[in-house]
Amino acid sequence: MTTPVRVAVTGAAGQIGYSLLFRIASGTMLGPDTPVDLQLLEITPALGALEGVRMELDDGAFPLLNSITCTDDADVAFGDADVAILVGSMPRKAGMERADLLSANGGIFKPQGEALSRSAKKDVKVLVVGNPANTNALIAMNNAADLDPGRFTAMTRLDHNRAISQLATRLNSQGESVSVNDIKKMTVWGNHSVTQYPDLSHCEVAGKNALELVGDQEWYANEYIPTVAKRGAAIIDARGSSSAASAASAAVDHIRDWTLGTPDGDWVSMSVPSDGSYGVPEGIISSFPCVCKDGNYEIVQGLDINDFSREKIDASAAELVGERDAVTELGLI
Ligand code: NAX
Repeated sequence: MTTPVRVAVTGAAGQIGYSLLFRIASGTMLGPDTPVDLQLLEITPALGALEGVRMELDDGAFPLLNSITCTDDADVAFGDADVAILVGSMPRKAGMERADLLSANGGIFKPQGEALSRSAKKDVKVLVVGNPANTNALIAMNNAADLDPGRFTAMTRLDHNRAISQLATRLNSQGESVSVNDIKKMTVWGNHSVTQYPDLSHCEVAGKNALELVGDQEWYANEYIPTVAKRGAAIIDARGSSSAASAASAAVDHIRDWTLGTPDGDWVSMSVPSDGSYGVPEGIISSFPCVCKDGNYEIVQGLDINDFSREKIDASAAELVGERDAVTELGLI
C-alpha cells in the first residue's frame, strides 16, 4: 500500500470540519489512490463533539482512511504532518476591535506555528482557513523558525470560485451559454476581506477576454466586485451561519491543486508570502494568481496591471500591511 499522507485539521469539530473531513477521507482532495491519516485538533471542551465526528468517519467505512487521531495537543496533531489545514480560529464578533481580534488569534496561531515548526514534516503544506486568514497565516509563518516561509498559505480559493460562478451567471443572463468550465485565468488579489479584488482583466471565457464579453465597466466595478467580496455576508444573512460546505470545498481545491498541479493554460488564486511581485510588499501573505506543478506553486509573472487594477491591488495590500503592523506591535511576529 502507498504510504498514507498525514493530514492535520484544526477546528475539526466545527462546521467547516464537518464537510471537509469527509471529502478528505473519500479521496477527493489527494486522489483515489492516496490513503490518509487524519490528525484532528480541537480545544479540550470540544473533544467530546470531535469523538462524535470520529464515529461518523468510522461509519463511512472509507477505503482510503487509514487512521484517525483526535487530540487537543498541537504537537500530536501536527506530528509528521504532510498537510495542515488550520480552520479553528477566533473570527470577528460584533463590537470586537481589530486589536482584540488579532490578539485573540495570536493566542492560537503563534503556538500553532511553533508546533508546526517542531513537529510537522519540513515540506508540510499549510493552508490557513480561519479568519482573518491572511494575517493568521502570517503569524503562524513568523513563529515557525524551522520551516520555509513558502510552506504557509491562506485561503482565497473560495473567493476565486465565487468570482467564477458570478461571472458565469452574468454571462448567461446576457444570453451567452457559459459553464464554469469555460472560465480560465481568474485572479483574486489581496486579502480575504471586502478589500479583495476579483480581476477580470486577464480572465478568459472560452478563449475570449471576460471583461470584453461583459462589456459593462459600471457593472464590473459597482456590482460584480462587491458581490464577490461580500458574498460571505450574504450567505450569513440567508443561512444564519457562515459558509461551510463551500469553504470546505475550496480548501479541498486549494490543497488538491497545490499537490497535484493546476491544469495547463489555467491558474488559481492562492494567498502566499509576497516576494514583491506586482508591487505587493514583500513578506505579507496576499492573494496572487499561482500555477502549481510537482507539489510547488509559483506566482504567475508578467501580467499587465492597468490603473484600475493597480488601485485595487494597492488598497488590499495596504490593509494587509496595516494588519501586519498591528500584529508586530502586539509582539505576535
Ligand atoms: P466553527 O465555529 O463552526 O468551528 C471552529 C472550530 O474551531 C470549533 O469547533 C472550535 O472549537 C475550534 N477551535 C477554536 N480554537 C481552536 C484551537 N486553538 N485549536 C483547535 N481548534 C480550535 O467555525 P467554522 O464555520 O468551521 O469556521 C472556521 C473558520 O473559518 C472561521 O474563522 C471562519 O471565519 C473561517 N472562514 C474562512 C473562509 C475563507 O474563505 N478563508 C470562508 C469560510 C469561513 O468564514
